[in-house]
Amino acid sequence: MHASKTIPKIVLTYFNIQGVAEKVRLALTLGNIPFQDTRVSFPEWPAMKTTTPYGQLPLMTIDDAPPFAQSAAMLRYAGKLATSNGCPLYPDEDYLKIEEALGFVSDIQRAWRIPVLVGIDPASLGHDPSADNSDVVKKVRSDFVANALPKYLTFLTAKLASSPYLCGSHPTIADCELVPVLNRMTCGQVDHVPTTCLDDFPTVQEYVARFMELETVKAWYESQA
Ligand SMILES: N[C@@H](CCC(=O)N[C@@H](CS)C(=O)NCC(=O)O)C(=O)O
Repeated sequence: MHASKTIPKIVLTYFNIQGVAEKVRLALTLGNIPFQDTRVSFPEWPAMKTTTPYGQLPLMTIDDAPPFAQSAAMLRYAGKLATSNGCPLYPDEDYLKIEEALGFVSDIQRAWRIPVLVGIDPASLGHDPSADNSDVVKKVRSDFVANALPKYLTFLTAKLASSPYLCGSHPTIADCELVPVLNRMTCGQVDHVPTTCLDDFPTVQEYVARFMELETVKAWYESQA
């Protein structure tokens, strides 16, 4: 890991969506780590795909080394770099606490993946993509909102009862991972997942608002508008 104050030149390359890269962008932003935020358009992607390690984005280049893939690795790297730069997003002393929280967030993401996929890639779940799957999409997403989501939000509320962020008094990479997921659920762009889906969980709503109001996070999203 780089010594304090020695910040490498970072280029993060992803599509022009939040997707799996947003957590990394947030960790770099919160950690005051400058990075080049390269966005690849969908028409540009097919030619680039075969040049990437796993046929996927995001990629991260660090100084002039070959690019790294896998956003989970990038998130941890960004967290370490931020920590050595004075912003404790992934401090060694909280390693297990943060990894546990990341595991919890990945449970939420796994549950959220099916309701999303059923609409955008029904074939991956065995549905005929040329058929009208709207009833299935509605059922799977409504079930998620009624059952799985409240279960996770109840766990989350309990976790947030004793601290303002997932792992204590300061944001960590676990919050960088979770907040974009919750924002996606309330954005109103996923049919049958209403913008009100967190309304019964005010502690969670306050948590999201607290994170989004952090000065650097706020400035980040203002710059994206
Ligand atoms: N495990 C990888 C997953 C990356 C991934 O799924 N990338 C998708 C976009 S979210 C992608 O590149 N899709 C284009 C394709 O597969 O052609 C990570 O977290 O970085």
